[in-house]
Amino acid sequence: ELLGHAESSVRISNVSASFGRSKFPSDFVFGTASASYQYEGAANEGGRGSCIWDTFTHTYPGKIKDGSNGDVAIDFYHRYKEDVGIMKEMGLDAFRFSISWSRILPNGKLSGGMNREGITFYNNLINELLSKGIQPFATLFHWDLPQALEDEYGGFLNAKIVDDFRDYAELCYKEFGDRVKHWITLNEPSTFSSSGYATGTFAPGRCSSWLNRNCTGGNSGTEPYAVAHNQLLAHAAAVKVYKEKYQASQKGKIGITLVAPWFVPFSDDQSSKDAARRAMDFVFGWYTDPLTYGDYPDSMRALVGNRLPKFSQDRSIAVKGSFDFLGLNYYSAAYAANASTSNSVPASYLIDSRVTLTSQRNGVPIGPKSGSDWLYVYPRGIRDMLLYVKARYNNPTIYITENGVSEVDNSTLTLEEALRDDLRIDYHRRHFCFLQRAIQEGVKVKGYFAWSLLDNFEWSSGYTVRFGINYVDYKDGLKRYPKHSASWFKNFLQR
Ligand code: PSG
Repeated sequence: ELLGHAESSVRISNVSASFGRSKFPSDFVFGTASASYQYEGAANEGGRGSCIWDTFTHTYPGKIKDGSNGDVAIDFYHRYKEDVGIMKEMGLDAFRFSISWSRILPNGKLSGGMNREGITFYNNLINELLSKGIQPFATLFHWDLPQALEDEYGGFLNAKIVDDFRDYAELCYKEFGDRVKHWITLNEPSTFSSSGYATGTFAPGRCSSWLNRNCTGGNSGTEPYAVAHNQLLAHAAAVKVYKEKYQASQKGKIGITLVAPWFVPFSDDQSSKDAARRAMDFVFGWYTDPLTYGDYPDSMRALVGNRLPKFSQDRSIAVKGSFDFLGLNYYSAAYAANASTSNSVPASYLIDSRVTLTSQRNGVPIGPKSGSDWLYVYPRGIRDMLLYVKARYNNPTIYITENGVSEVDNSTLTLEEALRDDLRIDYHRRHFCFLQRAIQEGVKVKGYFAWSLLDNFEWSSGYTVRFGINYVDYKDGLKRYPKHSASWFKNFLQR
């Protein structure tokens, strides 16, 4: 009797075919995510001004794995209607895209004139989405800074960026805010500042000369922190103008997207537990602490010292609470252990946290490896991370704005073989299970965006890594084909 009952409940929970969107709140939003530089192409069309990723990829093709760039990317600028059709066919509710700042303001500033053709492109995209019943979620800045602002004053290194970003944001609210009800100011400011200014692997490619990485200049010990500070102030200024002038009439919400990884203590020692917590502070608390409490984490203030900018009282107040929701990008987890310091190594963001991160323990990876060397599949991390955010940051409203997995481009496969992405189906199914648990445990997650709708330009990996739920055939006119995961999503969204 008892055994029979246990068996049948096991059987029921194993019927994975019944796991679908009906297990989520009825107003929960499912979408896919994208970014302008990775998708649009048309780099020299429609009056677009150049951005720092144009400069970076063209000046240093050797820093992109296949020497490629986003000049054409996946030509979303011309194919957006077909791609919105793919979303509709999959049954998605929402689409996250970013607006190319230099397509709207080719010189970066209002005073340099706005480009009507660029505004028309986003109007067309937004209208196409809405006509198919798909909600637009717009990111204002996904790393493609107008080159003009980099040239004029060093971009995000200079506090002048705050006013220019605010003006650009306001123009977007004016032009698109009647239809866009979810705004994201910045995408992963932490990745932008650490990869652009500490390692130099992303545009604008700055780092300390002692790293010997052929950087354009820079200081990995100070610039990442200065950039982060200006990002926070720019974000706060853009939110302020939305709240003061647009939110009441447009009735939208505004937030910021942060990379939210998870770190597992390498051992049971307190030193490993402390290291995991410090690792979270240096990647995530760097932004979330100021946004929630008005100042940087204690660990950062202690370890970075006077290289960490200070918030004046009014700036602290301006940043604190400046969001309606947090967008969190969760992909993976790593082990964290305490790192011993060496005085012979110059100070830099790369070692300030005193943490050693690894993907393996005793030769065993933390989870299945993807096509990206930093991405190991660790689904329970999404729940652990969400519970951490709920507990530590006053239970904010959250959207998962990215979650996804990659495979390496393999030209020896037939098209049919390349569409078989079992790892991706498994990845999303398992992340949905842990996400659903976190929601049941009281985390206020309102939506989920998979990265990505289509294969696209994966920054320094170029086109060698594929994150798409749909395949792009780079050898045959950028034709789109659904991978198996596209059918899996469609099925999930019908249940
Ligand atoms: C995300 C997460 C990590 C590194 C880079 C990203 N991590 O945990 O080490 S970048 C992020 C980005 C998007 C990328 C996508 C995949 O917002 O543009 O294409 O993830 O890398």
